[in-house]
Amino acid sequence: MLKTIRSLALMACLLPVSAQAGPPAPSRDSMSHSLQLTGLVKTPLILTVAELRQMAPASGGELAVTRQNGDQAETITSYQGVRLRDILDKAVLDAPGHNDVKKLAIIASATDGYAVVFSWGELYNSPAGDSVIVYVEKNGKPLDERDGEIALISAKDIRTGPRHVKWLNRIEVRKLAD
Ligand SMILES: Nc1nc2c(c(=O)[nH]1)N[C@H]1C(S)=C(S)[C@@H](COP(=O)(O)O)O[C@H]1N2
Ligand SMILES: [Mo]
Repeated sequence: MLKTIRSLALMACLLPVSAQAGPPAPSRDSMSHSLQLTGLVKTPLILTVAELRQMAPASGGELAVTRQNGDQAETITSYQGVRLRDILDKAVLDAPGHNDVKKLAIIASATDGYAVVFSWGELYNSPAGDSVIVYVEKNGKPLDERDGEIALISAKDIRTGPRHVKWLNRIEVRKLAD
């Protein structure tokens, strides 16, 4: 009985605090520690940050991250990681027919549910694909809770904010047409 009263009193103390909390701020809880490859791949994978670091490196120099409305979100001095294409090749696309790859969408999503779409044509058959990079280091340091431990950028986009995926944790391959 005493226990019940005590826990009720505790709940009463806690409730107003959570009610005041408002929208969740980016916190350590958003951090991504691994990258899962799912969908139409022959070898579904879960890559840790350490495993990503062992793959063929890809990097970029100064880059302005601009929001959809043109505002500047941040300027990245440098970033280091792996091309998304190389990660997909490691998992091996499951597209046996000559025309199957052309129907593939590649969806990059984050711990908070944010998601963006690429196509096979864009990643494998256009100059933009060279600059779609999953990165684990920014400005010479591992990514912190603001966008880490894994993020993605499509550096050749006109506005780089929309396809800058913070807290990246999943790449899904889907066939969009029959
Ligand atoms: N995981 C995740 N990544 C995200 C977002 C988000 O809500 N969640 N917002 C995007 C948007 S709309 C922009 S413009 C850029 C810059 O974000 P900022 O406005 O938070 O600086 O991050 C992008 N990456
Ligand atoms: Mo945005």
